[in-house]
Amino acid sequence: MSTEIASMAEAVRKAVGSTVITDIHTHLFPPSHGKLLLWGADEMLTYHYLVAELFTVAPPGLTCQKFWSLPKPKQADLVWEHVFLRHGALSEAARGVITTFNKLGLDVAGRDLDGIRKWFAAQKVEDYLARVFQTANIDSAVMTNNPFNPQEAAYLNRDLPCPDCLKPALRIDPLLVDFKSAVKTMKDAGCKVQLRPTQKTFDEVRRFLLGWSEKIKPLYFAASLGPEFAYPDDSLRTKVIDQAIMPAALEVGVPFAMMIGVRKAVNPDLGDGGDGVGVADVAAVMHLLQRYPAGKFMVTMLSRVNQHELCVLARKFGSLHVFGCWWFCNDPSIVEEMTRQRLELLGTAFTCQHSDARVLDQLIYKWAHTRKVVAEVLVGKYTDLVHAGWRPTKDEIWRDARALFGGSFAEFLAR
Ligand code: FIX
Ligand code: ZN
Repeated sequence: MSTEIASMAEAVRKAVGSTVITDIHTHLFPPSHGKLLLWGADEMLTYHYLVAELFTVAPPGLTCQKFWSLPKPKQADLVWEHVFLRHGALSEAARGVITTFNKLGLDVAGRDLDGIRKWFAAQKVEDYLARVFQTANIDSAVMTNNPFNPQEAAYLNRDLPCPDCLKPALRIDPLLVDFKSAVKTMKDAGCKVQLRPTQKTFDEVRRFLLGWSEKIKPLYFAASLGPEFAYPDDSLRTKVIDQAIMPAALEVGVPFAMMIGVRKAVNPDLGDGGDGVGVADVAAVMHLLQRYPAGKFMVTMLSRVNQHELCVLARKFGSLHVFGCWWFCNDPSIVEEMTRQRLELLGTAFTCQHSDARVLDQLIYKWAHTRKVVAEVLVGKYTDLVHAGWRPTKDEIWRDARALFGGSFAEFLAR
């Protein structure tokens, strides 16, 4: 029996370690979108997770204001000095940078940041992107394409080249969390919308969504929502969902992806790093599932507290696809807990992770770290099965590994 278990465990570690991954939520952009695509040592070191961490250990004279006034390499120097050299790269975001440098064959032990920078400076972004995808073994990564961001919209309207490994998603937060700014954007785009929520306005919002869907062919619509998100209620948000977003999503035939639980700008001085987390109400998702039986929903939640209830809901509705260990949950201790819980409640009918990579190079560490954790959880589950007499074949192990890393998502989209 122990030989059988050892051989199964080896097969699981190989399958999880080698399966191709589909990364279903990132903040990456095509190289043709210029500086929107972040990559290289200084971008990794100034990732907002690490900026927030810097200010947990920063010397008294270093204020956020002073930090943001510095050029990026100087900002990166401060993170490297205070988070890595003086306090040890023990956090997930810091260890991730080390993992990435290591897997790129850079001299991590030498700690020569300037030498590492020189290596990145010699990379050609198009070739480097392909190298990162190959190193992480990712077939495609879904972007976050936000037509309400003027810079992004300008690039999107130019139909610039985009490698096939980058897939579009239509990001629509302002429609739900800042309708006033959304109206301005849509008016500038020629939509006959007004702040007063008339049927004409909702029809125009739907036309805006259909127009962008025709242009970029998104895999899904996406929005991140606060812990206070409720549905239905008597808010404008519920009307926008019912009168515009869901009719458009159903007409285009794409899921509506909700990332729920972010408490925006709890410390605005930290910029993107200033967001926090709150426990949300899973019943809002339940009501949407009940209201839209023909709809498809992808949901990830930011609070660890919400995970079990969300899994139970996904057992009740095949139209709900649970994905990722989002942001503050993307730490090995929580990834292990969530993956174990999801396997126990959902089998392989979920997507175990998304990278949320904002910096291209992060794909390497976010997936290397996830593969390691998920492999051990799966070894445990298969061990229980082998002890009970079930003999998973190598093909079945590879099938199940792929399911967790994008296969179930593909099936969900195709259903
Ligand atoms: O709303 C989102 O897509 C979040 O993932 C981001 O806003 C967040 O800053 C992030 O990148 C978390 O990993
Ligand atoms: Zn994100």
